[in-house]
Amino acid sequence: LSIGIFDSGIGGFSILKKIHELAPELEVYYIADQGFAPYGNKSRKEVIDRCHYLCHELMKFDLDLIVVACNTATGVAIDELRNTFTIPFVGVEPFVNALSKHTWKESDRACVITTELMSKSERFQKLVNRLDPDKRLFYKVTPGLATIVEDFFINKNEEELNLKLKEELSFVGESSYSHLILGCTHYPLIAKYIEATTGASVLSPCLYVANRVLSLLDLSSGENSETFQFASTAKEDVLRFVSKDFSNLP
Ligand code: DGN
Repeated sequence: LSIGIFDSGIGGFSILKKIHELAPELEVYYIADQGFAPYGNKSRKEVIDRCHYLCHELMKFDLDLIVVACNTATGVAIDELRNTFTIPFVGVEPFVNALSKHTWKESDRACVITTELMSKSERFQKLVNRLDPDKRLFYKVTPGLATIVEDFFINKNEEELNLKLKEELSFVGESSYSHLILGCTHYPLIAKYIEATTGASVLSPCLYVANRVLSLLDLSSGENSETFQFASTAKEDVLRFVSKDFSNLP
């Protein structure tokens, strides 16, 4: 059985890691679209067109399923991808499962952090309204955070990361949020730094996405071989670094 997976960069590894833990025998083809990143400040049409291009590339392999391991791409493009291709697509609904499984205390204040394009998407707005009729859930665009994560995996400079996080996430303390819901697949890769900088607890949907993927595959059928192929549309070095031992990622 083989799956394709793509993201604007290395964020999809947060999902892939969980999938790999649950089903190490899957054949995986991953594209990190760093040559076109970040997606969050592109137009809806640009991201939809780009997703079609990437999926056509992935479909050159005989895939059983594609994971859109990017909230932004899920938000704007997944319906169109499902209409174009015949295999199943799993997207990352940023917070739907994390929210429904969490036991909330009266005093909790949760904020979804995500990209600009995702926050504006109809899909995101519908989810917020459906999940939160009482308007207790907040969301905030963190426009630079995906790039901060990409940079960190190149330079590994924790001090610089912490400084950038303090600035990008200063609103968390000001607004007394107790929980941050990670609405971008890059964010789980630095979850421990986010928690340390802000004091808030993070909720990540990665495991739920991985479970959804496995529920759609019949793992007992077909030939399984533990194969990985990674491609980047730009920074090959970064990708090679992460892909070499992604199972050790946080
Ligand atoms: N990993 C992408 C997401 O989940 O939305 C990051 C988007 C971007 O490129 N900024």
